[in-house]
Order: sequence, then C-alpha cells, then structure tokens
Amino acid sequence: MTDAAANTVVYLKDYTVPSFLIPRVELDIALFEDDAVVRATLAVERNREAAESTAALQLDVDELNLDSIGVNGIDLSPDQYALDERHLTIPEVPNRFELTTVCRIYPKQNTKLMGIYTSSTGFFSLCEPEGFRRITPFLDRPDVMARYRVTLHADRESYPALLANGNLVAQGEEAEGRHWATWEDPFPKPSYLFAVVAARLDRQADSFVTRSGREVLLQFFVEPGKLDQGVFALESLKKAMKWDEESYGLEVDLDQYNVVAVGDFNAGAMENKGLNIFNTKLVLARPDISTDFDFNFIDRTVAHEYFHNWTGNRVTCRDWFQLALKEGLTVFREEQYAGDMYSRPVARIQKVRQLRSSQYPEDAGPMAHPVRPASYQQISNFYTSTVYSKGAEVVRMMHTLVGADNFRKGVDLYFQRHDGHAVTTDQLVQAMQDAGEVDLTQFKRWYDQSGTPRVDVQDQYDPASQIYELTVRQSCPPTPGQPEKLPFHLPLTIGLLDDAGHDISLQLEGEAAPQGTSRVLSLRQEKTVFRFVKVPTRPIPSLGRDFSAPVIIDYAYGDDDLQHLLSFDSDPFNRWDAGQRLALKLLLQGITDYQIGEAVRFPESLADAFGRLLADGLNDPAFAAEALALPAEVHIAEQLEVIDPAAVHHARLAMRRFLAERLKTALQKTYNDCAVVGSYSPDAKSAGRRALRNLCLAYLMELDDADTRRLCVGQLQQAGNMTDALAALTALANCDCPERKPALEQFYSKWRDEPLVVDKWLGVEAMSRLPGTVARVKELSSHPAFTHKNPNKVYALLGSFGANQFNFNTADGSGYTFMSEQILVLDPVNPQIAARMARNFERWKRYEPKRRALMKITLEQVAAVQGLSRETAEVVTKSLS
Ligand code: 0A1
Ligand code: ZN
Repeated sequence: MTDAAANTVVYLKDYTVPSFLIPRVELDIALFEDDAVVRATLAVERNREAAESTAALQLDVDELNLDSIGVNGIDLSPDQYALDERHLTIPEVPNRFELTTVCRIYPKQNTKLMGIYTSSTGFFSLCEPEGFRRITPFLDRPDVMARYRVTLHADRESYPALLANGNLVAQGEEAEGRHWATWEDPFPKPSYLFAVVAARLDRQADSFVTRSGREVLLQFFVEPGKLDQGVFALESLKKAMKWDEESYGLEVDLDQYNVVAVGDFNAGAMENKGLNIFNTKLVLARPDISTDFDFNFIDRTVAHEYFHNWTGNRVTCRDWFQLALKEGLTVFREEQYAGDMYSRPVARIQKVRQLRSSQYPEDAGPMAHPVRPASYQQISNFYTSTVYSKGAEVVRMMHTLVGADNFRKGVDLYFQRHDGHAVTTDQLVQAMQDAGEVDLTQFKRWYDQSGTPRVDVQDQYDPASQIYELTVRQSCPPTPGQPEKLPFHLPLTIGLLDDAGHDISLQLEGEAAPQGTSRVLSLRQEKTVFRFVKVPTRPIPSLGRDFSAPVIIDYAYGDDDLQHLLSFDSDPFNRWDAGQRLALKLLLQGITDYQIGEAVRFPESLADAFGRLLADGLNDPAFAAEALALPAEVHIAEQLEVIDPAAVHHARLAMRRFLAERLKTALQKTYNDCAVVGSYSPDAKSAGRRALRNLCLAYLMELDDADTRRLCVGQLQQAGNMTDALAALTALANCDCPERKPALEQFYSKWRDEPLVVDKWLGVEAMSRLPGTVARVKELSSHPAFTHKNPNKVYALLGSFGANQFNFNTADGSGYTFMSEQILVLDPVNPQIAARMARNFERWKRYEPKRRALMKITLEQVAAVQGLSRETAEVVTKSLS
C-alpha cells in the first residue's frame, strides 16, 4: 500500500474527548551524532469525561524505533502491545499509571524537518501540528495538556546551548565531554508547543520589566557571528510585549523568553512556550542584506509569535479544526499592532492585496475550505490563507460589529473563562457575544461556510424626496461540499460623497437625526434595503470602507465615479480601491482587445488620475506607492471566466508602459524628490519614500531607454541598503538588456555567502517575466546554491516560479513539467513543502483549454506516482476532483 492510499479523512463532527489524559511528562533526550535516545515517563490517567471507561490506550507514533516499553516500572512483552506505522496500542492498562518508553530517532536523517532534526548549527525541533509523535509516543492532540520536565544531553563542545520550554532548573557535565540541562515548564501545554534546541549559537541577552514589575530575561540565539542581525528583532519583542500590556492588559507570564534562529525550517516561526523558534529569514536583519519588507515582516512576526503566548498558548485549540481560533485572533492582533506601528491604511491595503491574490483564489478553487474546516486528510495542508488571513478578517468583523470597547471586554472574558484550556471558535464568539450584547449566532456561519461572498449593491436617488435607496443583496458561490449557502451576518461600512467630494451626513429613514458620515450597516438577510433621507444631491457611494468584510462588492461604478472616489474619498482604503477598480476595469477591456488582436489602448483620463496621485505623492509616499501599483496578475485573472495568462500579462504590461510614457517627467521628478538622505532606517516614513521612489524606477524601466538603465545600474551599485539594491535588480531582471546578465551575476557573487540574500537572487531570477525563464529556473535547480533540503531555497526558487503567472503558465507546458518533476524530487525529502508546491496546479480548471489540458495531465501523472506522500496526495486528488 502506498502512503497516499493510507490517507484517511478526519471529520470535525467525529470529535470526541480523549480517552486518556497525560498531566505530566518527563523526557530525557540524549543527542548523538547519528541518533538520539528519547526516554519518556508519562503520567497517564483515564479521562473521566470520556464515554468509554475500558478503552485501550492508543498513542500516536511516526517513524519511531521503540526499544522498550513499561507500565508502572514493568517492561511489557511484545504480546502486550501492538505497534504499527501510526499507533502504539496497549489494550489493557490501569486507570492511572506511569508509562515509560525508550525510543531511538534519527535527527540527522530527518529531512521532513518535523520532530527533532539537524541544521548546520545543531539540533532543532518543530512539533506543530503533529511532530511530537516523531519524538516519543504520545496523545499528540492539542486537548491533551501536560506539564513538561525535559533533560537534554549532548556534546558540550559542539552543542553548548541546551534549551527547552520554561525555566532552566539544573545543568551539569557528564562523561566523554558531554553536558546536560534540565528545563521545567510550569504551564500545562499541548504537545505541539514542545521545543528543544541543542546547538552552537551566539547569545544576546536583554530584559523586559513588566508593568507589574517583574523582570523577564530575554535571550536571542543566532548563528555564530550574526548577533548584530538579531538586534532589530530583539527590539521588536520588547515593543510587542509593551503593546500587549497597553492594548490588552496582557503580560508575559514567564521568567525567561528565548528566541532561536534556524536556517532550515518548515514555517516562518513557531510560538513554542518560552522557546520561540524562528526561520532565520524572519528574525535576522541588517540594512545591507534585508529590505524594508523584511524589517516590517520580522517586526510583525516577532509580535505574532509573542501574541500567541496568550492567544494560542494560554488558551489553545481543542482540535486542529479550531486552528483559526489561535491564528485568526493572533493575526488580527498582529494587524492591530502593525496598524499602530506603521501606516494603518497602508497595512490594510497590503492585507487586502494579499487576500485578493491568495485567499480569494483559494476560496474559489478545489481546496476551498471554511475558516474552520469540516474535514481534512493532512492538517499540515490547512495552514492556509483562509485560516490565517480570512480567519483574521472574521475576528475583525466581530470587532466592527461589537465595537472596540466591547471587543476588548470580550477578550477579557475569553481569558477569564478559558485560561489554561483547549477550546473552540464557538467559545471565542460566545465571549464576544456576551460582552458585546450582539447576537452572533448567525455570524458563526463565517467559520463554517467557505467561498467568498458577493455583495451586490444597487441604488436609486429621488431628487424630489431627497431619498437615496441602497438595495444590498448577498450571495455566495458553491464550493466543494457546499452547494448552497445561508446568508452571512456582515458589517458593511459605508459613506456617501457629494459632488464636491465631501461626506454627506447619514440619516436612515426613521432616525431622528443623522448619525455620522461613515457608518456600519449590519447585513443579515439575502436582501436589505437602506433608505437614507435628506440626501441633497445624487451621491456616489463609498462601499465597504476600510474593507469592512472579506467579500466582493459589485456596484456599477462609472469611470467618473471612480475618479471622484480616488480623489476625494475620506476613507483611504476606498480611495485606493477606487484606483484599483478603475485600473481593473480598463485592464479587462485591454485583455479583450489583446485577445481579438486589437491594439491595447487606455484612456488619457487614466494617466491624468495616476498623474494626480503622483503629484500628490510626497504627502504620503507609502500610500501613493500602493495607489500607483496595478492589481496583481492573479487578481486580474480571477475576474475572468476563462484565464488566459498571456493576455493578462500583456494587458497589464501595456498599461504600465502607457503610464510610464505619459508620466515620464513626473516619475523622474518623484524619483529624485523621494531620495532618502542620511543613514538607513526601516521606519515607516523612510520606507514609504523608498517604496514610492522604487515604484517610479520600475515604471521608468518600462521605457527601456539607456539613460534609465544607467540610473538603475547606478542605484544597484551604489545602494546603501538592500531595499534599493533589490528594487534595481528586479527591474533589470525584467528587462532584456545588456546590463541584465552582469547585474545578476555580480549580485550573486557579492552575496553568495549570505544564504538569505541568495534566496532573494533566486527569487528575482524565478520571477522574471522574460522568455527563457523556465530554462533558467531549471538550470538554477541544479545550481550549487540550491538544495531541495532547505525550505527557504525551495520557496525562493520554486515558490517564486509558481507565483510567476506568466512564465509558469507558458503555453508549451514546460513550466508545468518542470514543476511536477521538482515536486516529485521534493516529495520524499519534505512532503509538507512538496504539497505546497503542488498547490500551484490547483486552479487548472480555470485556464483556457490548452493550458487546462496540460495542467490536468501533469497532475494526473503526479497522482499516479507510487508512494506519493499523504500530504501531496491530498492536494493532487482534491485538485483533480
Ligand atoms: N503556528 C505558527 C506557524 C506554523 C505553521 C505551520 C507549521 O507546520 C505546518 C508550523 C508552524 C505561527 O502561526 O506562527
Ligand atoms: Zn500564528
């Protein structure tokens, strides 16, 4: 039987409480060069809440070599237990006993990077979601919470740092140059939050004094020689700790908080209790090797992992269907933090770009699932933008519906009720309902219904009565397993603009007085009519301000309406969105023109509108950079019945060239005016200036003239920071010019010893829109700088290539063939990452017939491979269904 054939489906409806609980765990882990010995002593007891009082004990295992097993100190003989690939079963056990197991594991051979594995500096672990069973037999599910005491043994010279969750309680030396350390975590935790590290790392220590006056030791452990690269993240951690105290009254609950960086990691970072482990790319930063984007992302991720200490660790998930309980709430908190630290509107715009280019397509494809999925085969395939990004939008909608003060009360109530427990998203919603006094019963559908709802808005204005009527209808398309949907409860925040661009006071029929100029309309029905009175002239509606709900709003805006909103809307998000709508509308026309062989042209009014944005750019450069950037190709493609990626690409390119030609002088002026003087700082203001300046450069490079190319090469060579260097390199990589090849070569040779910069170089190559990119990416897949064993390298090269809509989808199918070959190489090495790459094919049905057929064949070939991992099998079978 292949692994894939063994895929079983787990259903939320089948949840039952565990038959046993394990309140205490003692682990003794001896790490050696070739293997490790894990001795576990578990205090096991029957769960009184479980239905069956005689059930066998069935522990999860994954690639464990069991040396011995004992109950209450007496070894079991082989006929007293059963061991298969997934479980260790002991049919007869007392109601309360001590279970001891000794297992051998092979961290050096662990290329899946789940459980304990090695990286260049030592031993590391990742247990979320189901990695703990790769360390020791266990009830590896989040509702089994235990107190852990862990002793690590390793060679002292090679692995001076021995770390685990909680507090260091004892340490010492032992024979043969080895040492040991014992750690105790006072907080009961689920096994996915377990972590150990034994490595040679440099340490940076600091402290944080909580507002109640406790001093907490903070330690950052990074690769030797890279301490300077950890300084920024350490500052972020302190900022995040302070922010959580001020915003939510939540203090750090530990005596010490350790953060470790590792170059080989399946995720961005992991919130293990007291021992966060970070992918180097989300913790190490220095201006010459990191971009503004990196600094921002690091700041947010450090905060995100820290926020998990309460939303995730103190209150955790009952089961993995509830993943959005911790992720949705924590991403929302991270977004609030980012809004406070950077530009709030820009953070919101960037979030929506990400939703539209990643979550909406997911929600419209074969892997669509609710924020709380009803079933899964491999939970590792459900760390998706739906769970994370849409999950955060769902929390944000509750915030909007109950109001900020009540939301805060709801969070307090949530902790009062559930601290130390494993709970469900229903319990979070209940706390919000009880604190906010809003009935959220219907709202819960957001957790259970998949698909992106559409909100259709029609209006009518009667000048005689001065009544403006909005008719709002909601619907949601069918998604896998959900042919029909019930209406959602959603907040639609709106404003009305008059001819002068001012907000009109909003008074609904029946209200005694106007209630502000921006208000939240609560939708519950399929159709709702809102009648506004005393509206002096026909207004232009500003709908879904600040992106009040993760929906698609359909309203028949004319170009003039959009220009008006783009110029005057008091809501910055909708000002931006008006520009996106306008561009999108014209792009769709351009695509049609391209397909019928007509010249792709755009109206001068578009150039005028963008010209005004540019002229105003210096007032808010970060906003202008977003407003002047066109919708992503994926988002444009989403609007089409049948996707023709070449047409999408060429129409978008034509618009960029059109704007560059018309606005050349203004672009050059803004480029010069935005120069940032003085030493580099990643703060929002200077990052905004760089963003706008580099956007101007990218537009100007569309003109492909020698002067601009010289300017670009000059920027690359003289840049004092990676943001400017990478922007210049990216522009050159998209340009078929003599400067291109030397620029890429020099960049690589300059940075070949900095893995994180090599990743950027691979990404730039793989994202290039030039013909020949498939061949180049293929060549790079056997370059010495690339390895399938390192997830960062895979994401940099193959992940970027998969996101390259134009070149991944070349008409001859060579991109597909290449990607499928890579997936098959990757699958036995690291199935989680292979499955991620397989998702590049999931939207195959949406493409024009030729590509659609090629993608389908490729998927079928992958599906037919014997021994395909369960992770990849789930993606390919669901994609083909
Ligand atoms: N819980 C972590 C991220 C994470 C994601 C996936 C993992 O394995 C499949 C592990 C960790 C976070 O949200 O930061
Ligand atoms: Zn998270």
